Amino acid sequence: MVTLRETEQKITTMNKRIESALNDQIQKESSSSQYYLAMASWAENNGLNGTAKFMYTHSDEERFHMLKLIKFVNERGGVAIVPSVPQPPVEFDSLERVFELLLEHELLVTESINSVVDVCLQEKDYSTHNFMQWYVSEQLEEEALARGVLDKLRLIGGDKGGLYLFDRDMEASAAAANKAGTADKKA
Ligand code: OFO
Repeated sequence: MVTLRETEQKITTMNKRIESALNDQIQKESSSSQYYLAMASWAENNGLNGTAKFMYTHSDEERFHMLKLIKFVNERGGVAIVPSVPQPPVEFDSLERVFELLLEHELLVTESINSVVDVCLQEKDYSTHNFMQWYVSEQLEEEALARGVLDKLRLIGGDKGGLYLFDRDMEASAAAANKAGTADKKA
């Protein structure tokens, strides 16, 4: 017969497969944050201050995604592992390439989130499944944003005036994301 103590232990200890999948996701969010930080720094050094602000904000958002996971794992009886991350690139071929890489990276992150959701279903962990839905919708938004930006850049091509306006739009978009992000973190 299962004792009360055993039942309690089962409830307060995180399933090991879930813990490992979430720690893997923590690593991905952390490396996303570093990757976008590297893009921000490159943009800043190339006179694209609006794009730099957008990337700095995006990097902070990824850090927030990582923190949210760390807290969830620890609060649910698991042990969150703060990962080491590989050094991201210093140079990028072009602004268009930066956003292509960003989109490629987001697609990989989406795949990874889907596999965490899959593990939740296999392990019948419906509360972690519920928690992960926030990430599922966030990824949809981020992919759409990256695709939209890339489309704009492809339209602009090599037009310097267009690029100037693009960079200004990115600054406005960073300011809007900052405002929304502050509200999100308070919620
Ligand atoms: Fe964390 O959402 Fe992008 O990577």
